[in-house]
Amino acid sequence: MPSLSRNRLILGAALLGAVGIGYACAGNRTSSLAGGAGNAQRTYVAPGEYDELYAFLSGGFSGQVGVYGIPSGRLLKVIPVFSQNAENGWGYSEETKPMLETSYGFIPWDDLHHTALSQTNGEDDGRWLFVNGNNTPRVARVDLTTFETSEILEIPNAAGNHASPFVTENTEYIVSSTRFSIPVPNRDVPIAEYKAQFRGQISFITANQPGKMDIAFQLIVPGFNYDLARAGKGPSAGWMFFSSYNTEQANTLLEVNASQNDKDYIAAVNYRAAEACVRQGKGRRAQVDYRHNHMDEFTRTAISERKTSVLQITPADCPGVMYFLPTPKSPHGADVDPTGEYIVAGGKLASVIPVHSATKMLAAIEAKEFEGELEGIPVLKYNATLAGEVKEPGLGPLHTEFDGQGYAYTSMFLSSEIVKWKLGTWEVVDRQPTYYSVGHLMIPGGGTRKPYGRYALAMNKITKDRYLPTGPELAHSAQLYDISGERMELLLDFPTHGEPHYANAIEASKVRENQKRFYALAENRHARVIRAERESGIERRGNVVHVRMASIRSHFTPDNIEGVQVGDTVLFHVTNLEQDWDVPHGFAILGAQNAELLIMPGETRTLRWVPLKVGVYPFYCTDFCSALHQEMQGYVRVSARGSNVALSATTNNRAPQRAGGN
Ligand code: K7E
Ligand code: CUA
Repeated sequence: MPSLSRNRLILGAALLGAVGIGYACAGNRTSSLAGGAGNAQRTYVAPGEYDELYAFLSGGFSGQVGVYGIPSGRLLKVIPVFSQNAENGWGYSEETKPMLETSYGFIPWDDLHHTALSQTNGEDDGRWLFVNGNNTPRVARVDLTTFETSEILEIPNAAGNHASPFVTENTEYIVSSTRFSIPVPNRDVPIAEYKAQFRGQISFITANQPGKMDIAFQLIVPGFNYDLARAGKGPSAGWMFFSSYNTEQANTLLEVNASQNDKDYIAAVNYRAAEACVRQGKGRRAQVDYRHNHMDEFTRTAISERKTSVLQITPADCPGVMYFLPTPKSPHGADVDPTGEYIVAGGKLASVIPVHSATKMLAAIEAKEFEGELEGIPVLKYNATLAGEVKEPGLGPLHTEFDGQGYAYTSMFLSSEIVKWKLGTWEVVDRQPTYYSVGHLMIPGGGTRKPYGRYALAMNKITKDRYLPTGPELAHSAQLYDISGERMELLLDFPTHGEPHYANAIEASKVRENQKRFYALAENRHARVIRAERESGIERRGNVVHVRMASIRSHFTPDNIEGVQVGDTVLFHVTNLEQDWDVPHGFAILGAQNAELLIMPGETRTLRWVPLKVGVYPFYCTDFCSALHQEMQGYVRVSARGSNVALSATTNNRAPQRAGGN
């Protein structure tokens, strides 16, 4: 056993002492050299073979999503979502910049925690991946035919969009709930007036129509911290469960002041009842300011629209919409099992894993087994909804997933392990160490009606001694376990991009066949598309120079440009004329102040460039596209301001044959 994990156990025990929990240290830690060669074979994907699953791992503070093959752990792609990505011009090209517009202006970064695959009948369907932006509250849709972010919606009255974007059974909604309660609407008030002035907020966002995401309604709720969520199904269909902490409503030193209450709450929201309440006209339109951005399918240019109102309802006005389920102690995860009967809470500081029963909850609501009421929200009695408690599960339970075989798997942050336990009997049947301090774990389909099972992926917060060190910042790490047997077996460690929180994985067959291979040039409606080299050209409008450029193996048209002057804004509108899979062309120019472009076949992308000095500036293709890729280049001559060098754009010393509209 590495000494580090022993230290963590001691640390865990110390923390346990602090919260008054007895715990017998796990005695069955296995060697970190799990399995060896036998396990290597089980994750080995031979050259030319495909992985069994796609896994989408949130990038955490990278603001992006990493796509990995499972079981190999090979990184296939990084999908830029909330952060600019100079590698392909995301958030730098003129077409993509509007995607990052918010009511706070252009925001080039976010902190992405959770992924949610779209579902049909409670199963992952492979159409879209939804993700949350935590810092500047937003949700995004990634289209899994293009692996590109196609839509971003900002959430007003939110701060720290953490309980997001969990999806309902048929992708009717994704949700967003605020981690930080704030004044609603946000205004200038003393922070000490937290209890009186700060509110929480839970939004239901329509999700099943691409390009049309919007907030269906916003529930204004007590000023707690809302943390995670899961949709119900089966007996809990039509409900969404949110964990909350800081029910103390502390506004300073939360590590102490938000850990006072014995129990916090899981908020159960009946969204069918909320819809009915809205239909009865009990909502009111509030003035807000937020943005909805989406990528137009045909121009491949993002549009950012401003929205100015949102429909709000309150639990007091809509009886039956929301109930609180007391839950020990600062719960983190709120996870629903595949049948929809059990709601499992991960009480970070709790000595047990409490499990609520959906049928008991419904009966308790019927029988009005309330212990009180908060702002019109009935608080159910703990014992009235409790199905059972997993005793002595380990330290610091966070998140639970399910294998569809009657078992649950909970990540234990403090005791660095995954604990497997049986639904219904609540007995712990296995525990395996993680290296180290696991946050989320993920079972493919583990939050759906039909888990794929087979694997569990632990996403660890601390790596320490697992890889070659890389300076002060070490690689973050995921660990793959085989869960098909009675005991979990560690198969593989692999480093990750960013710091994954949650992830999803899906059978490759549900995504693989739907891939878009290129954009049809004939359907390209970009304002400055060219569909043939002869349509290329150059045009000056004041200080702005538009270059319509074609790229095709292995040259640009035009490739010699003159008449540009210092201080001009040059817009290179580059259309990739290829109509074939896997032939992007790049575009980069000496002194570019932003990024390169990476242009997919059939697509037009625009790079803005302001030359600051006279000279001749080469540009070139950055994507190795053919044997003559290195010949794929050109020059821009930049003259002094006011120079009389004529504007020209040529290839092989000839201007385009038809200079239409130049
Ligand atoms: Cu537990 Cu943001 Cu889902 Cu991190 S969260 S681990
Ligand atoms: Cu085009 Cu290299």
